[in-house]
Amino acid sequence: MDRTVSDTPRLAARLIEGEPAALARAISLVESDTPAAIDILRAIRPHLGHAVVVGFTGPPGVGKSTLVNTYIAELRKRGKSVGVVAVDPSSPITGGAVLGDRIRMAEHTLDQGVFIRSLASRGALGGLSASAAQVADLMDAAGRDVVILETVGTGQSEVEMAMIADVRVVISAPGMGDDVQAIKAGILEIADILVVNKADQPLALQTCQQLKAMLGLRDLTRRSVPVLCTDAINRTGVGDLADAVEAVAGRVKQRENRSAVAGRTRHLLAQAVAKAAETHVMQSRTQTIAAIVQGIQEARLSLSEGARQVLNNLGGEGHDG
Ligand SMILES: Nc1nc2c(ncn2[C@@H]2O[C@H](COP(=O)(O)OP(=O)(O)O)[C@@H](O)[C@H]2O)c(=O)[nH]1
Ligand SMILES: [Mg+2]
Repeated sequence: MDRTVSDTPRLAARLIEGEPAALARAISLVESDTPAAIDILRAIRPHLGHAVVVGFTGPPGVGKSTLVNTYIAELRKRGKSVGVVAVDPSSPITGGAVLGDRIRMAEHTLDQGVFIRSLASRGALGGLSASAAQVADLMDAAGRDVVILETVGTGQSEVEMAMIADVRVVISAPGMGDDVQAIKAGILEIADILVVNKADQPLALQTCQQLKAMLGLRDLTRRSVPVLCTDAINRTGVGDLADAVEAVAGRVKQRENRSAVAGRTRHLLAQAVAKAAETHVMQSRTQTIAAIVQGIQEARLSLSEGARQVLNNLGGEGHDG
């Protein structure tokens, strides 16, 4: 344990030099929320801001991982180094998706310019965004030009991605009428670029037109959102996607503002607090918590008053014997 702590400055230095083994080790420390993690995150702070963080989100099966793989190839052609954070918030039962992600990006495993990491769990801090944001920072500090964040669209995860990514790409596939509806409900609001993947399939053009029509109904004073068609398997449309990402990234860098960063930190903090409170309520065997639970059951206490008391209890020792 002591050895790990005393090695931390050296590990951070090696990471900043871009050494993949140091990056891998640092990610493991951050993912498991070890005490050394905060030292590394502090050491890398002056080295942040180089990377463009690109979020890829959308329903399962639309081809996100396949498209990420093809996009990586395009970025490598353009001389960019790449980091990938593949986040899968699903249960262990459907967790095979993570394996699928690895297989689809396997062609890049021997390329030192590509570093891929899957985050299979929600992480020690509770929210997947907490781990994902920190892992993206580590990749940034390690000098990766582009950090790609793949998340499965669940509603909440798009919002989380929106807070981490500089450029948000929302992906759908042809003929998924319901998904187009889902995209309509809020997800459109966070998208910088919309992609209809599987352009080789019959309904691709129609889906593209639907999305464009939907965007056309929006307030005209809003920024324009390109709708692109890609075929991730035959690798068409990916050059246009890379161009569109670069265009958005250019705009973002120009109006980079500190309050957005503070907003992101607040969001991460709120998630960590929620996780701590949840652990406390679910695992505490104290009389205080038992009394609050009973009070709510017997309708002597409202839920919000109960919640306030839990937070007060957390603020004290958090236990009563
Ligand atoms: N026809 C076609 N199939 C694709 C395309 N892109 C991905 N797929 C297939 O769609 C399935 C799901 O792909 P995957 O990348 O794992 O989707 P994810 O769950 O969104 O990451 C796989 O069988 C892919 O081979 C495409 O452009 N066209
Ligand atoms: Mg995937």
